Amino acid sequence: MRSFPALASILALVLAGCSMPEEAPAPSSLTFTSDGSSISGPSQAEEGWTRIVFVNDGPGIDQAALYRLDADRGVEEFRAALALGEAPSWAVAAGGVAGAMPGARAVALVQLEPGTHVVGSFIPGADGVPGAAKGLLASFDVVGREGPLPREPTSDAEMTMVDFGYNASALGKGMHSVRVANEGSQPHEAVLVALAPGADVEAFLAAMGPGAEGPPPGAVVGGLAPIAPGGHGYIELELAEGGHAWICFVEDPASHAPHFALGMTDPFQA
Ligand SMILES: [Cu+2]
Repeated sequence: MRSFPALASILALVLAGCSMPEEAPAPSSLTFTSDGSSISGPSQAEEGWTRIVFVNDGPGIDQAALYRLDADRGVEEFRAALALGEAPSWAVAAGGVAGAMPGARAVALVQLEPGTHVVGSFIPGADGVPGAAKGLLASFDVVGREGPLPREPTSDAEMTMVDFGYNASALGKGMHSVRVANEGSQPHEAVLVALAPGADVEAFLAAMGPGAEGPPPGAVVGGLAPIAPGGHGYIELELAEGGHAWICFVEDPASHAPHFALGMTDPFQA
């Protein structure tokens, strides 16, 4: 009987050693770089919270928007649909970086799920054709992870997206981590634009429209690319003082109007 407590405590120590919970790691980083005609990055990633870094080395505004593909559909089917000018409804909008100006970089954090993903720029060029249909598209596989999933990022500001509007906390100048959640019934995005002094969001949008001349009075400084209903992600960015606006360019399937034309803009002063 005297050896039993000793044995029990040894057993307890061994069990504690075996079941000691591993600490959740910080999100890992994936960097995607555009040269204006193609986008390069890793071909594999692990599931869970991941920091997406987009580096724009191209001559125009580009983005690193992520879509998760159906298990029985491939990247070639996605490319074929894009070539026909269609957005494949079987691809799930999975966030990513909504945009960065030439020479700039921007960061978003998303929760990757296992499966094949495409990453590319769906912003129409001067010819109206999105970069992704002209080669600015790559793919990567998200695989399951051994051990604990990365911990969710923290945030100092919140933004919810609905059909069709934004509810955002006030943002002052400086560094922010903004939690962006889609509580609508359609995919939504949160493109963040720094407006030129004196310009408003209407002037910026007019200059982005077809046939407009000259550069738009403002710069895309980042944001969260389209994310499916119920999804959420984070934007990490440093805000300069001045006028800004959140804008959603996703198309409404019923009216074919961009969401911003249905009211999905939110100007604010940082
Ligand atoms: Cu929207």
